[in-house]
Amino acid sequence: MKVDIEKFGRIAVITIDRPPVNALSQALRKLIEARLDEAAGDDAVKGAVLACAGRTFVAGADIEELGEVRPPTLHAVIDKLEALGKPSVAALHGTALGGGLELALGCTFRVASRDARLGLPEVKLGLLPGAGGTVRTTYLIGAEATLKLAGSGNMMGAETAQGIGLVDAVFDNDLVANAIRFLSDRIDADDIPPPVSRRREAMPACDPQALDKLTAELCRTARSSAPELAAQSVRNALTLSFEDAMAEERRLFETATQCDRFGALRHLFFAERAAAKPSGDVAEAEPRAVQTVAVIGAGTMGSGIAMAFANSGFDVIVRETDEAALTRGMERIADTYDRSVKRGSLSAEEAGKRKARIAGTVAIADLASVDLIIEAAFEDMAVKKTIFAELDAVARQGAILATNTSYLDVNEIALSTTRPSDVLGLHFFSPANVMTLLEIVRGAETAPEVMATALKLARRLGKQPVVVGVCHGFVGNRMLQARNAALSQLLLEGARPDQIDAAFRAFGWPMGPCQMQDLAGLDIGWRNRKALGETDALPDRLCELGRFGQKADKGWYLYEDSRKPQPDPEVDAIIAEIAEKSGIARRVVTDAEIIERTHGPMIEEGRRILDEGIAARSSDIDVVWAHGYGFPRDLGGPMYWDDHLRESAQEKKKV
Ligand code: T1G
Repeated sequence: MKVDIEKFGRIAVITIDRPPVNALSQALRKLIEARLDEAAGDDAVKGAVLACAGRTFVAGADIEELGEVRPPTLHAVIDKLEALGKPSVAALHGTALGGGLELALGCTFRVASRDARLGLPEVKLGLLPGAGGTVRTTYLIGAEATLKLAGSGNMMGAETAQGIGLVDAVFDNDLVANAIRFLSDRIDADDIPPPVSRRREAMPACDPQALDKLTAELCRTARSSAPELAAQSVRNALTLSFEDAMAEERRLFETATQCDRFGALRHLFFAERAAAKPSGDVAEAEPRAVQTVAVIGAGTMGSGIAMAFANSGFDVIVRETDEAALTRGMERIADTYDRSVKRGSLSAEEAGKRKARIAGTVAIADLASVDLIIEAAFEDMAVKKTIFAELDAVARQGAILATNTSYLDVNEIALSTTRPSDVLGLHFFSPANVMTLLEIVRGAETAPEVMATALKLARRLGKQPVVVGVCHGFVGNRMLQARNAALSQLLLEGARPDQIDAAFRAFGWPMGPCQMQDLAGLDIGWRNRKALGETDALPDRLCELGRFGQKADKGWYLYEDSRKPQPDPEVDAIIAEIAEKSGIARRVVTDAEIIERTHGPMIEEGRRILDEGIAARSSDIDVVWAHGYGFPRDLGGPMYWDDHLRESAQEKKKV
């Protein structure tokens, strides 16, 4: 870690260098302060450029240190920058995020490389900008634009930032040299505006109602009230003096760092990065090159997987057993892209490019040269083993053979080939072109370089990988079974489907388990139980009656003309009948009991998974549930919740 200063004529260039992302730790802040003092004290210096070495400008405060006040604070560093007494320009490349953008707002000017991205992602940690991001930004680009940035946490491109006045110039290359020239020209032209903190009078006008509407929209999208914090502080910037608005922002920030939500989201931040990092023999292994991908089966999962790869620039070939099935699959893919174009979330040109990357065939011989083959056929062991034996005979040496099974034994599938070291599980979640989770299932013989290839693939696909071992249902579905097993018992004892779902939503889930089962189809679990010779009286009965869920217009709920679930007295009658037959007395079941008796077994199953080494870390389990099953991110995942929040939640309930 270092911060250099070098003079180019009358311009001092201060270069921050703390790999990998120049995160602003206490030690780094001290070094920056020292260089600013040098620049301030050198009369020959008429201006300063603030730049970063490495792949990115400052990507924020050091998240590890957040919550502790360690001087010099970022405030103090930015105040020193504003008080330099000489104009300055921040040269932004890579990502200028959070405290990094706030630091840049301490400069007189900001210039950026054309591919740079800027953002205030603190809301994704349950926070708000804490060093002027809601105040100075409002002065420069206005309240609504600032709230969009700080309330969504999404990044914006350099050109967009220039368009709204957040950046003063964009360059295609030689960023630092252009920054020096930009500043020199401004000095020569004596065109030096006041520090941003003194530009309150010039801030763009704002429509308070629009701000309220935007805040509500941001909270709805985030499924969290975190954007409210940024909204409150942006409103302060409109109404209070700079000093008072900054003090309020600081107070809100410090309060937020003491909240459970911050702890949970910070846990997930580092958990996601740890899960994606190759370790042990995989870290040493060289990934294989993958550009051509084949998908076996063009059903719901197969077509979603094909689109996920095409969306990330891979060449894809989909193989079906007959022309009719292939046509249905290719039409499903084309329809999905056309709907995105209609919705305006994809340009027709880009949709065309992606469709063009997906070919179809019924001839298995057409897969002979591809780099990776993913089987997404019917969830039946015999079917999968037949397919893998066929692939083993056709695929080139060095090709990777993956199965998208959601439950089945990857080792058994691998042994139906002569190359089990090239076989692994790539378990996508439906819809595969949308859901971010990818369970990478390492078989007993899977080679380290095959695992390394899968982790690298996940990054290119924009997926969140989690490496898991072989067991029935891996991590996610195995715990889901434990959670859902309690459902039937709760219903037989007196709970109702809508009550259970309401309790889950109150807990923070986007949707309750009964509605989720209706969406996914109750027949999936039914077929799985039958394959295992298991039963679950209640959902089995619903399936025997054809109540497979939304696709049958009835499941746990009735779906008449809308997709809106309606409680169905017929289901209540079925539950009461089976309860009586099973000799179960019905009683009042509380919401707390529903949460306890569904999440408890799920977490215990998670502990068993850890004991068996199916998951390497409990934080991996949290990442699986946050990315694959919608577990509330504000609670950090089931294992984190159990370790850190469950008790305090129960205590709070008792009060
Ligand atoms: N602090 C500490 N470590 C960080 C970090 C940060 N801000 N950002 C990244 N890392 C580590 C990360 O853990 C990983 O470590 C390595 O850098 C590479 O990251 C006062 C309070 C910048 C877009 O929220 O979004 O400023 O695993 O794998 O995919 O208002 O990292 O290698 O040991 O993610 O290329 C606001 C967080 C902080 C941005 C790069 N900033 N970072 O993505 O690499 S709060 C953020 C990111 C704040 C102020 C407030 C991404 C990235 P390791 P990576 P990447």
